[in-house]
Amino acid sequence: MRIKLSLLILAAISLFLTNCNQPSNHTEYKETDLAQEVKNEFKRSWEAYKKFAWGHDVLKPITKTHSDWYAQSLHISPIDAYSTMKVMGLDKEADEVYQYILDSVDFDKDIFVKTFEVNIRILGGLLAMYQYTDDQKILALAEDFGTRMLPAFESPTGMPYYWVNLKTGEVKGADINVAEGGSYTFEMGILSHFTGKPIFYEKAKRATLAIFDRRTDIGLIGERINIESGEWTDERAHIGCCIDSYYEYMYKSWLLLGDEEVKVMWDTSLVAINKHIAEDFEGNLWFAQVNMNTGEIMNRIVTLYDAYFPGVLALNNDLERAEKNQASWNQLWNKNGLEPTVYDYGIDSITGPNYDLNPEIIESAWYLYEITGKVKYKIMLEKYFSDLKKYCRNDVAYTSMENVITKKRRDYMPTFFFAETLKYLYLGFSDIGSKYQENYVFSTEAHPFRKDLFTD
Ligand code: DMJ
Repeated sequence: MRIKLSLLILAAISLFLTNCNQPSNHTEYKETDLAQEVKNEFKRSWEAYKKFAWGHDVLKPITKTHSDWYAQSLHISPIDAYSTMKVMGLDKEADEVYQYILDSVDFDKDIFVKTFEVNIRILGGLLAMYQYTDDQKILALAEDFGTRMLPAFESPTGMPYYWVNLKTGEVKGADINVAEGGSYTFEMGILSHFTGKPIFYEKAKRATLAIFDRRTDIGLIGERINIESGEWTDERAHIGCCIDSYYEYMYKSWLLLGDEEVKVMWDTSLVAINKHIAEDFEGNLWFAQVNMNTGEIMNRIVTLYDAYFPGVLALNNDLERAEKNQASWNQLWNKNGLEPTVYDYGIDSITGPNYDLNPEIIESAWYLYEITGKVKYKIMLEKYFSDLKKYCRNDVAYTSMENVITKKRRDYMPTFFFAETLKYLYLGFSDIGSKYQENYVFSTEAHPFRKDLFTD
């Protein structure tokens, strides 16, 4: 009798633990009105994509037409949107995409694609789809895509060329930024793990190491590099646009895949970042652009992409810097109700006034909300959502802004609006957010990967 009771208790505990790791079982989580609203906005925008852009990469919501990144479509919006559908419990929509990808997608195309962009959106999206469906055909498609990317890494330094032809394997573009050069360990590590083929991770890590090993005596790397000669072509060191995911992936690749060597790279880099790049400026915490050799400040220009950093700092338990940096971004958002792409905090001037529905400030507010539990981050998320609705929403979907001051619109809804912006808002308003934060690691394109699948 006692044994039976213990077995029952064990079974109940294991059921509970299984459920903790399976937030995709959606019905048990509470959806607030705001979460429901975000989901409805996602559905509305998705319907618009289907009506006006189906089969193409991107929706143009003002002219109600579409555009493709290259001469032939790679179906980037649906591939990027899939994991958000799963997070939101939109299983019908997700199944439709999954079926469509299985039936219609073929990567044997004679086009040059941007190695970095297709890695985070297409490879990352397919790997997430495999994780949710467990369908070997999807994994085969991801492996096919990853294999087509491999020729890009055949450079003298191991860093990838900017462009790779998906059919012929030809490459071009030797001058790249560091995000494009060293942000592959996450997706390619996952691909290696799922396929059991180490080559993908090996190539990705070699590329990251090629950059890391070229750091200066004070531990910094520049923004651009020639991947054939290994010479720096832009010596500005910072954490923002064009370097961003190089740092983000050191931390997250360790978090998901457990490679201690990349953690050491992250820890070493962070010491130099905090010493030379972080700047307390008029009560705010920003990260400047400094000379990689001397640490001398070159300018105080930041881009909205840099706002991923509070989230990574929060994950890394540096809540003090994370909260201070987020407060600085939040102030900037509130000046105009949306964030400009480029801002000079040294002279309080907007130098790039567009806003392309980017997620980063929202992503960091979500991490901070989950990690600190402070209501102020929920309030930030509410404000960001409310401003997005106010300025970027149109009759069918959402659109980018040419100018956050004049609120002039631009006819474009980037794929990361589906993949990231709406996903992080939803997570912030739904109880499912905490389960995702605990049990998953998100790619730079917000594709979530279950930690338990990677622990041996
Ligand atoms: C996304 O495509 C990714 O997050 C990338 O790393 C940089 N930022 C864009 C969205 O702003």
